[in-house]
Amino acid sequence: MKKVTDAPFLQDFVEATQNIYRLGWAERNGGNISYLIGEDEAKEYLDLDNALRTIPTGFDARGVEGKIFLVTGAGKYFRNVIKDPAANLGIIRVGADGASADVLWGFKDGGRPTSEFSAHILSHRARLSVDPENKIVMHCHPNYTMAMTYSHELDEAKFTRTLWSLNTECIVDFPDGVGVLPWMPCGTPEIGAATAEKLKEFRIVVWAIHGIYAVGRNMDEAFGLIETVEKTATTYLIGSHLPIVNRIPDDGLAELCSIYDKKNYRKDFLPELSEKYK
Ligand code: 2HA
Ligand code: ZN
Repeated sequence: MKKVTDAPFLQDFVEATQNIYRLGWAERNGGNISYLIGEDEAKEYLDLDNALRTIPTGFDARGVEGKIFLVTGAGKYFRNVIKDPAANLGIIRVGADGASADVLWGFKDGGRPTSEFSAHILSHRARLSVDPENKIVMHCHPNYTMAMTYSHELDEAKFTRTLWSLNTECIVDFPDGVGVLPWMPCGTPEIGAATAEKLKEFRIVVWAIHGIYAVGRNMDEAFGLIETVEKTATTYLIGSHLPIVNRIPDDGLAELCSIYDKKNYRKDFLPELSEKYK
């Protein structure tokens, strides 16, 4: 059996927590990530027949029963993950009843999955229903994205259009747009269910006055989505004390989608498209 700490999924995961911490997007115990590991890959590193212990999931996780997830621990700091992955992360397998999960590795000091575990698992389930190749759910607290939710309308068409129109990369990277949830208490089944519902439509969900969720088929995709939103929220806020006189017009955004073959962009988020692109 190979060592879990040598697994590409673990190394990728640790690197992501370091990058997010260094970027200042995961203060203290802020942020959480989960990574769906395929059974074939998992069994190279883990004894799938012998759980270390079994824990309650705390919600109905049916729909992803039998699936294996690497996930950050409740109350753990991204900053510390690199020093001791097995204390700050764990690998669990969701039980057949959806009410319990086997710990296969990690959480070594009696830890348990992130307080946002229900949001993560419900999000995986929702995303897998529209993209069977999805593997990552990532949550963190990027500064400018958070700040943008203090002053920008939370209407998701308007929020998306602001980002799209101020950075050429945006509509190419997320033609599916950005979902936005109003402020809600975190760590609850309600915010988990609301996030999961949005992720059937979007790969990015902004939590007003809290942070962001993103999903992807790999770490780069989820991280890249957050990075692009955060970069654009930054430039938006740098310029926000001045009137915006130049932005990419709606037809320009449609043209980008045509050049980069993004057929399914959210046309309904562009109210000023000319007849040519409608
Ligand atoms: O894990 O970020 O949303 C701490 C959080 C809660
Ligand atoms: Zn958070």
